[in-house]
Amino acid sequence: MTEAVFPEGQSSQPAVDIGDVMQKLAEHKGCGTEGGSGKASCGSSAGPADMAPEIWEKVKNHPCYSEEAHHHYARMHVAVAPACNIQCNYCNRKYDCANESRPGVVSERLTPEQASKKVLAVASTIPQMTVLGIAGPGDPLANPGKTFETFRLISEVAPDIKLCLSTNGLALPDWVDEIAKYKVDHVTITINMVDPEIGQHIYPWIFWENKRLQGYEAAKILTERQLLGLEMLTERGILAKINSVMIPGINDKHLVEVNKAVKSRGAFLHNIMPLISAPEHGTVFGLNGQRGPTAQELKALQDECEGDMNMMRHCRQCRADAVGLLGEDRSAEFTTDKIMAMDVEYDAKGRKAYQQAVESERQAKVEAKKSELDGLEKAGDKKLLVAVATKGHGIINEHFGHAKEFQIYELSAKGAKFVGHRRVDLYCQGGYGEEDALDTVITAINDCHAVFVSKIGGCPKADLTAAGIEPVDQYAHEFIEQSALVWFKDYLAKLEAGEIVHVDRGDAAIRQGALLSQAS
Ligand code: CLF
Ligand code: SF4
Repeated sequence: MTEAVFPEGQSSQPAVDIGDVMQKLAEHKGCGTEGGSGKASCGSSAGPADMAPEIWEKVKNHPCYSEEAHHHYARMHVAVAPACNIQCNYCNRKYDCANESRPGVVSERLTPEQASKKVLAVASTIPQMTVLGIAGPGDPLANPGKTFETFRLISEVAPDIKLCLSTNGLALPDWVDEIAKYKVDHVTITINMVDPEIGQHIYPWIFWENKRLQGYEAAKILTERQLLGLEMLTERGILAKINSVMIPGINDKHLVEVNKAVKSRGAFLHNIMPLISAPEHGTVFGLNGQRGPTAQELKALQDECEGDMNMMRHCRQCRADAVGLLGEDRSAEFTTDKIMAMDVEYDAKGRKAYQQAVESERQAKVEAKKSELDGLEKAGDKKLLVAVATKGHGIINEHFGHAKEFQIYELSAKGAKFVGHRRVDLYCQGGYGEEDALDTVITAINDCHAVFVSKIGGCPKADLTAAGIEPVDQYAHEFIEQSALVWFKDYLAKLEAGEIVHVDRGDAAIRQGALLSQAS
């Protein structure tokens, strides 16, 4: 479907048509910035007032480092790094690296040359793909030869793509200069503890200086190396994001200390992710029944850590071979067989034009949100959550039955804030509603007052209403935040008029096991 972009106050006059730009790309004509679709250049590149321009340049089109960017820009991972130098109790090496993945085998491991071809193939098909990450399936820095050769090849053929890597940090201090040499501007370190007493319950061993070390000693070396690596990245101006896995009863309370430790060492962003642990994953935690956090527990910890440090709440715990927008996976379109047969043309000009169109759309979304901020003071201390079905672009553009996840927004006197997402089984299976799946959807968004969708059938509508969740379909194909705020003001007005009573919602479950069929 074509999404039109409307500047503020001109809802019937599209300034830029993403489909138009895509069509030009498909025809390999490129798309200039003057004339015709050249209106794309009117997109603002100005960053938020509280961010230095050079930082904004680094994050504005990185879908993980900017929540706002993740609605528009895609990343891809190449699985060139199979080996690992530590063991985490939440990882089964048969599955993806849990630093950066959800459980699921990596389909294919690639050589650096195959990875380079794959990046070109994806970049020429998905112009909003702006970031190439190496995130496993093992640890990139336990495979330095393959990792840096891949970065070298990609920086030669596609210099506009940002390079990113994710590591457990053990080997990081040894490779910081190499990371800087290849202009890898974004590094994620998974830090689950800064206290080896706690660490020994998460890491059974590390492989360090040709020896396998265990227990307290192993965890002590790991935390020292992680924090040293973080300091070295900060000194060099490389943006560091910290991922932490929240493991109830082991490190959940301690992660506040981790947050302070990484903040004081210059980390740019902290991403606290829920432990995903089910027996079928075959991990130590999965097999011994270690549970993951509930939605409320996760949000409470993220809220507690959010001060003057940005918290990431849009992480999808992606596969080590993920391709596409966060939350979608297009890796099956780019298997080695397919990419080797593809005629790849790297259209840098066309990519730039597309991204300028996205910037324009993005700016329109920001302006639309601003226009609805007035009148929210009536909310007082009231905060509530709503769920949204979307395929991206910050628009309500997904049918309830086709949603594989719902984005969660918190509405308050301050506006609409993205606070997370919930994976669900598809409700619509081959054209029929699936009652079991509907139960899992209701469980996943049980803490929400409303769910915004582009379309919804009568049966799920009735069941959601009975569960106390209002199905809202009158804002189809409109901006999420703007629509949610219009709905919220209406909700507050009804409250004030005594037409409805505000009821606090309960907790919700974070999906742990495998999903049912995702065929749509
Ligand atoms: Fe990949 Fe990680 Fe780079 Fe992003 S993922 S290496 S920073 S490009 Fe992103 Fe995926 Fe979460 Fe990672 S959503 S798991 S945070
Ligand atoms: Fe698994 Fe990644 Fe931990 Fe290594 S660092 S054991 S690959 S989760």
